[in-house]
Amino acid sequence: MNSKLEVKRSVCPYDCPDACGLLIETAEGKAVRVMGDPDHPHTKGTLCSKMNHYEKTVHSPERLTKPLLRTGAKGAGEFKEISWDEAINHIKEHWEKIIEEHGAQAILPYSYAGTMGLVQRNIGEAFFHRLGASRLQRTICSTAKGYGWSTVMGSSLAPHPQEVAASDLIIIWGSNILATNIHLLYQVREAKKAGAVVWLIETYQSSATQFADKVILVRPGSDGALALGMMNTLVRKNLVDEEFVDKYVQGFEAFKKDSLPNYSPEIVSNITGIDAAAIEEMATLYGKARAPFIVMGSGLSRYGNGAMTVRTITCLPAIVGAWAKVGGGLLSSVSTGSAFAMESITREDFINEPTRVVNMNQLGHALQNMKNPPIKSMYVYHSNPAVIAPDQNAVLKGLLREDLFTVVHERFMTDTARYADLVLPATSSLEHSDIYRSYGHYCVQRAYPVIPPVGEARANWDVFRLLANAMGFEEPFFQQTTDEIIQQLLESPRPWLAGIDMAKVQEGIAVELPLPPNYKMIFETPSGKIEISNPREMDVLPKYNTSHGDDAPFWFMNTPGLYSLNSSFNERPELLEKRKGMYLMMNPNDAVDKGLKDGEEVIAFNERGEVAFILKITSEVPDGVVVAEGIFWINNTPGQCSVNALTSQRLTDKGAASTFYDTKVDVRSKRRRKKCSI
Ligand SMILES: Nc1nc2c(c(=O)[nH]1)N[C@H]1C(S)=C(S)[C@@H](COP(=O)(O)OP(=O)(O)OC[C@H]3O[C@@H](n4cnc5c(=O)[nH]c(N)nc54)[C@H](O)[C@@H]3O)O[C@H]1N2
Ligand SMILES: Nc1nc2c(c(=O)[nH]1)N[C@H]1C(S)=C(S)[C@@H](COP(=O)(O)OP(=O)(O)OC[C@H]3O[C@@H](n4cnc5c(=O)[nH]c(N)nc54)[C@H](O)[C@@H]3O)O[C@H]1N2
Ligand code: SF4
Ligand SMILES: [Mo]
Repeated sequence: MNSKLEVKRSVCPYDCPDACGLLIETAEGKAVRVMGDPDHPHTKGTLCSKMNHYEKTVHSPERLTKPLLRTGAKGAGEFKEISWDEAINHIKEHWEKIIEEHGAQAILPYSYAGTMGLVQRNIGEAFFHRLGASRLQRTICSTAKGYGWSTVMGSSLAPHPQEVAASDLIIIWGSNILATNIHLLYQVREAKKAGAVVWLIETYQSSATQFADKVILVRPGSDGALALGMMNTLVRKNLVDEEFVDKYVQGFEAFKKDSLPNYSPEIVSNITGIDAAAIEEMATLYGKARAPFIVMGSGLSRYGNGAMTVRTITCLPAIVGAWAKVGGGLLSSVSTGSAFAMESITREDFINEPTRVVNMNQLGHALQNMKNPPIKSMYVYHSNPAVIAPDQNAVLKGLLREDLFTVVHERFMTDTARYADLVLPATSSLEHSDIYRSYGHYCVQRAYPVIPPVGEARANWDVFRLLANAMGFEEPFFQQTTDEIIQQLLESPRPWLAGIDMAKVQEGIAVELPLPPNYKMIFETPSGKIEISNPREMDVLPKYNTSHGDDAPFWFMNTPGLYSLNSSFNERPELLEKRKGMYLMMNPNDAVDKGLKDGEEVIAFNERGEVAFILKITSEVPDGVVVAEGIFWINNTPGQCSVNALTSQRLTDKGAASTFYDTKVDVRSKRRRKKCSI
């Protein structure tokens, strides 16, 4: 009876550092079961609760299966089915007219990380470069973190996650690894078994608290000051590894003399809200640990001072010589992009003359205010900006513009798709080819389609090929299939790929990129040293800068949830049920002050918007902070908007990244009416 069952390998395509190996059981062209691949070197056969039933996403009754043309008002979600030929023709006609009247820069592509596959994620850029469209600065996620790390460490390789297992003091800093990086817990558990201590530095007691021996709650956006206070203490207590610093660190003397004296534990206590004695203790334990390891998440980087915060924390392991110790160091993000000739996919050489760049965090502003030319068309693929981009009201106002021609290539009728003029059905990762790397480990893995496309869904590249043909692009590049492109990527003479078992890669098995011996001690910076002082920066030395903030009483943490991934997985009723509802967590004291009751509907508000939540009163959240976990599609919220109606389009200090958590709100009961301003 089971003769038709087959098991095929695949990769989790989502924007998650784990990039898990999958085994997909298929029958009669459908995925019937999804399991973890026990042969995957890092993820070893386990999956998160979202992907355990990926087949429910792939074969969801909500999947889009046909191109759809808008028939009702913008945003009303009324469409009629049309053919692919009609859809492509429709786009061609609109774009040719727009290009004639305003130039191709009036067209804006918007994409991010619905799929992390190297080809399907990035190859649209080749099309838009050739078209001459505006370019999207894809900086919503981790560019401030990347900037801060590389200011100190240049392009040094990140430590292998296995290092964590050999540490005796693991500091999880600004990351909810139980939700967002669960496979690192293998290493954390191994280290704990051997006696390691785990600290969690957070703004509230997230679910990761259960793995921590000690939780340090810091005032949002103040982690840079905490790191400086710890380093001030390390100096005063003679816990600096002088030998390591002399040999491998640039600028420590100046740092010690000109910057650190400004950050006594007392001063830092005022900034961070952590007791001076606790800061001294943290520094002492860190300085005395055999091999301290910091796992740095993005939480602390999503502030106006985010890049400087990351830069400052990145100095800590240098000062105690952690890099020289097995199990010591700091993991911010694994960067293996240089293993592949990505330029052969993104084809910047197709850009004829310089085109303008639009920051994806400022979409609302761009859609409403950009001139010369205004944005007249937006092509959205594998992203859901109507709910994931900051300042939702500004974005939705832009999407409502009658004169904006919006095309959305999607798997589901997301909020963005609802505002489209034309919706194109997209394949899921099980239906197309790609190759994956990870930002949490060193594996690469090739994935082949394991089932045929659902309905008339098409992969990103296949749609771009149709569009290229319609727009008359004659370059042979646009004739290639995804498999041909992947083959070229694997054959391109990149040193990193030379050392791997290509036959295994071709078979779809996860293969680790090899690390050079003693790589942790190779500092790929201009000076060849760890650069605490960086002469190429306006601030040559790390210091504490304040974040943006807002004029409102509560810091608003809008953090990842366990059962969603950004706005993905809202299509799964059973996962929505686990999330129970869209909660706002608040400390009991604050709730008393505000006269709010557990379980009642409340409104969080600031100058940008108002969002309805169910109030959850809990001491897991400190005074002055409120927390909302996970992003909901608007239909799944108790009100009219999701969390990003409260966040702002402001950017980080460096890296032009998002500042989601650098947001403050006030909260009122829904029972009471807002004071009218007239
Ligand atoms: N289940 C699930 N997994 C995901 C995602 C998801 O939405 N859900 N998102 C994916 C994506 S796109 C990314 S980029 C990664 C992100 O993963 P990481 O980069 O590891 O970061 P997060 O786990 O999002 O952790 C952010 C944490 O930082 C805390 N935080 C906020 N502000 C501060 C601060 O000022 N100081 C300190 N110390 N902590 C602060 C928040 O409370 C939150 O718990 O996760 C990916 N994985
Ligand atoms: N308030 C708040 N907002 C946030 C964050 C936060 O912590 N708080 N996190 C931010 C972060 S770190 C990130 S990275 C962004 C992520 O933002 P996005 O990258 O936009 O992520 P998703 O919300 O997962 O939306 C991806 C969409 O792509 C679609 N998709 C999946 N595969 C394919 C495909 O192959 N082709 C096409 N065409 N579509 C596909 C999915 O159906 C899904 O709707 O969100 C950011 N937004
Ligand atoms: S979302 Fe992350 S943890 Fe879950 S299966 Fe995908 S890669 Fe693994
Ligand atoms: Mo992200």
